[in-house]
Amino acid sequence: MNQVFVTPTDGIAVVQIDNPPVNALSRDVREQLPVVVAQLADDKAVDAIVIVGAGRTFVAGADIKELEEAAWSGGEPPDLHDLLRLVEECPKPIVMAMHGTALGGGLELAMAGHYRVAAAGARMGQPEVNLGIIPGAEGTQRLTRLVGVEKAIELCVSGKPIGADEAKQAGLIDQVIDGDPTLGAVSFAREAVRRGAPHPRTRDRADKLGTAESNAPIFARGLEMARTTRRHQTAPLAAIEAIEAATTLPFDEGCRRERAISAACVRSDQGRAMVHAFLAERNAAKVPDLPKDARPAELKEVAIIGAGTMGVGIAMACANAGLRVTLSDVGPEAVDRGLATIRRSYESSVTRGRLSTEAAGDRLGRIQPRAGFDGCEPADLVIEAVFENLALKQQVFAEIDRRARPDCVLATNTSTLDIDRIAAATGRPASVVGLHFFSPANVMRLIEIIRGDRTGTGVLATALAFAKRLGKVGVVVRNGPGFAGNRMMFPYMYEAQFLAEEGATPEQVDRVLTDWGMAMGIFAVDDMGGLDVAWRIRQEKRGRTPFPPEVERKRGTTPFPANEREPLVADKLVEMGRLGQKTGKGWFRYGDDRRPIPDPEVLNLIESAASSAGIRRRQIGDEEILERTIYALINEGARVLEEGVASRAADIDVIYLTGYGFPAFRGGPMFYADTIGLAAIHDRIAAFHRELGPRWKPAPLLARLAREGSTFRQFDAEPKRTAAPASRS
Ligand code: 3H9
Repeated sequence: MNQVFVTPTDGIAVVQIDNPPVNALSRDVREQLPVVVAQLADDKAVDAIVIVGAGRTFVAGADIKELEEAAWSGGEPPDLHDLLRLVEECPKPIVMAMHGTALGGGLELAMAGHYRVAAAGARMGQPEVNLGIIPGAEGTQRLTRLVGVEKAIELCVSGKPIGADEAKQAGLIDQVIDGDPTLGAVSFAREAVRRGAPHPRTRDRADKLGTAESNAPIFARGLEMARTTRRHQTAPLAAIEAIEAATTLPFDEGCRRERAISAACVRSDQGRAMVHAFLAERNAAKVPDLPKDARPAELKEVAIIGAGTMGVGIAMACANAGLRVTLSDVGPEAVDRGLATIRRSYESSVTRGRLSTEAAGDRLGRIQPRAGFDGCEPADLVIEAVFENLALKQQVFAEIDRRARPDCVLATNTSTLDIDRIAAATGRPASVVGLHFFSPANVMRLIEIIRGDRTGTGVLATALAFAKRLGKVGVVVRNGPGFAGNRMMFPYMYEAQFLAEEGATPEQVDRVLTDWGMAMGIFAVDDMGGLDVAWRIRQEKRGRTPFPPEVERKRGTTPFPANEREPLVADKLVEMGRLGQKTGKGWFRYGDDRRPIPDPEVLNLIESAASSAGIRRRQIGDEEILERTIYALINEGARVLEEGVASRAADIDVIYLTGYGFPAFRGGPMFYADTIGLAAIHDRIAAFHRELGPRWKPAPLLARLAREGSTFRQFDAEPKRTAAPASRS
C-alpha cells in the first residue's frame, strides 16, 4: 500500500508519510521512503525536500508490533540505518516538519535531516525506555550531538517528551513554527536553498560531546537518576552506555555499538515485558465479543452521586477531561466538603506548578453542586459512588432509574458488590455497568469495567470510550466476587499474613516485594486502603454475603477459600482501632510523612496469636516470601481467566500494571509466570499444596497449560468459545 506521497511546490518537494494511526515506520514506509528520497535527490526540478506526517502527528516511532515480532522470533529489530544515511547524505537540504508527536524512531528520522522545524504544540522525545529498549536508530548518537550529554541522558532516561520551545532552546530543532508547520517548513527550506550548501549533518557535529573529564560527573548523575527513578530497569542504563559511546567513538562505530545494545534490549525479558504491556493496554479496549457496530454514546455531562473520596476523585477525573459534572450527596454539607477537597487539590496543583491558575479555575468551574438526585435528569452518564452497601446502592439505583433519561448510562463504582443485583433495582438492567475506579480516582489509570449479565453492548462501548476520554485504561471483566483485581488480591494478601504468622515480619515481606519491583508492599497497601475494608467483607461473608450463593457457585470460587482458616491477626488489629494510615496505625505505625514504621506491638500480637494457634515460627527466606505471595496471585489469576471473569491473561496483566503497582518491567503477573515457565510455577504451587493445604490447589488451567508446555500468552491466542452475547442497548 502506498504510504509515502510527494507534492511538488515550486522547487520544494513535500513528502508526506501517511501510515495511520500514528505514521509508524512500518515495513512499507521503510521501503518506500528511501525510494522517494533517492528519486527527489536526482530530480533537477527539486531544490529541497520537506518531510511531514499526515493527519494528527509526525512519526510516532518504529512499529511496536514489528518490535514485538523481532523480540519473540529472535530476528533483527527493524533497521533504519540505510534510510537515515540516505537522508543525511542527500545533496539537497532536507527539512523535517514536526507536528503532534515525533517520538522514538520518528525523532531519530528527524535528527538525520539537515534541519528540523516544529509546530508550536509539537512534542518530541525518545520514549523507548518505556518499552524496555533504547533508541536503536542512531538516536543516542545524534541526540547527544545535538543537545549534549546531559540533556540526552535526561530525555532517554525519563522517556518524557519535550515541547517545541524547550526543543529549540536545547538545540534539537532550528525553528518553532506558529501556524501551519508544512507552510513554515517550505519557507524555511527556501531560505536554506538561498543560503546554499553546506547543509549541516548531525553526524559531523562534535561541539556538544564534551570531554571524558567534563562528562564523568554527568554520567555519574545520570546513572544515579536511572537507578532511583527507574528501579531495576536495564534499558535506562543501556541508553546511558550508548550515549557514552557517542562521546568516545566515531559516529559509525557508535551506531554499531548502539545497535548491538538495542538488539539485546529488544530480546530481553524486560523489553518483551514492556512491549507486551504497551500492546496489552491498547488491546484491552478491543473486547473479543463486542460487535464492531456497537457505538459509544456521546458524553457531555456526568452526574456523580456521592461526594466522598471516590466521588470527589471521579468528579476531578471527569472535569480534567473537559466534561461537565454535577456532584451530589444526601446533604449540602457533604457536597460542600467534597467541593472543598476538590478546590484544595487544584490549588495545590497550581502551587506546585503543575496547573495554571486559569486551567484550575476552568476545571473547578465544570463541577457543579446539586442537591440529592437533581443532577440525574440532564446527565448522559450517572456514576453512583455511595457507601459500599448493597441495599443502599439498590435504593440509589431505583431513584436514579426514576429520574435519568432513557438513554442515560447508569454506572456503579462498586469494588465488590454484585452488579446484577444492583441492576435489578432498575427497570433497565441493560443500561447498567460497573466502573470500578481506583483511589485516588483522578490519578490512578485503571478502570475495571464490569459487565453484568445483561449489560448492553452499546453501554459497554460507552464505558470503554469514557475510560479513554479520561486518559485511563478500561479493562472489561465479568461480574463475580472481587471481579478480577480484588479477587486476586485476597489470596496474595492472605498469604503475606500467613507468612507473618509463620515467622516473617510485615516489614520483611514488604521489603521483599518492593525490592522485587512492586510499588508498595502488601501490608503497606492494606494500611493505605484501610484494614476495615477486608474486615467488612469478612463480616459480610460470615453472615450475609455480598454475592448470593448461586453467583458464588456459578463462578466456582470466592475471594475466601471456604475450607481454609482465615489469617489470625487482621481482625484483631481492626478491633484495636488500628485501621491503617487513616488512624495512624495498622500493620505499621505512621508519622507525619506517612512512611511505615515497624511496630513492636504488632509483632507481639502476631507472635502471641501464632503461639496460641500452635504455629511454630521459623526463619523464612526472601525467596519463599516472593514465591508464596506472587504465585498466589498467579494461581488465582489462572482461575479468573478460566472462569471467563477476565477474557485474556493480558487483561489481567493490564489490571495489575495500572491498578496495583505491579512492575511494568515484569509485564504483569501472568506474563511474569510465562517468563518463569508454567511447569516450574505449577510444580512449586503443587508443593505448597502438599505442605500448606487446600488453598494452594493448582488452578486447573495452570495445570493444563503446564502439562502442555504452553504459556498464558499462547492461551490468549487459542480460539475461544465466546460467552453468551450481551444484550443490545
Ligand atoms: C522505536 O521507535 C524504536 C526505535 O528507536 C528504533 C528501533 C530499531 N507502533 O496510544 P494510542 C498505535 S520504539 C505501532 O491509543 P494516543 C496503538 O497501538 C517506538 N502502533 O493513541 C493504537 O492502536 P489501536 C517509540 C502504534 O493518541 C493507536 O496507535 N515510540 C505506535 O493516546 C493509537 O494509540 C513510542 O513509544 C507505534 N509506535 O497516543 C510511542 N504508537 O488503535 C508510542 C501507537 O489499534 N505511542 N500505536 O489500538 C504513544 O506514545 C502514543 O500511541 C501516542 C498517541 C502518543 C503516539
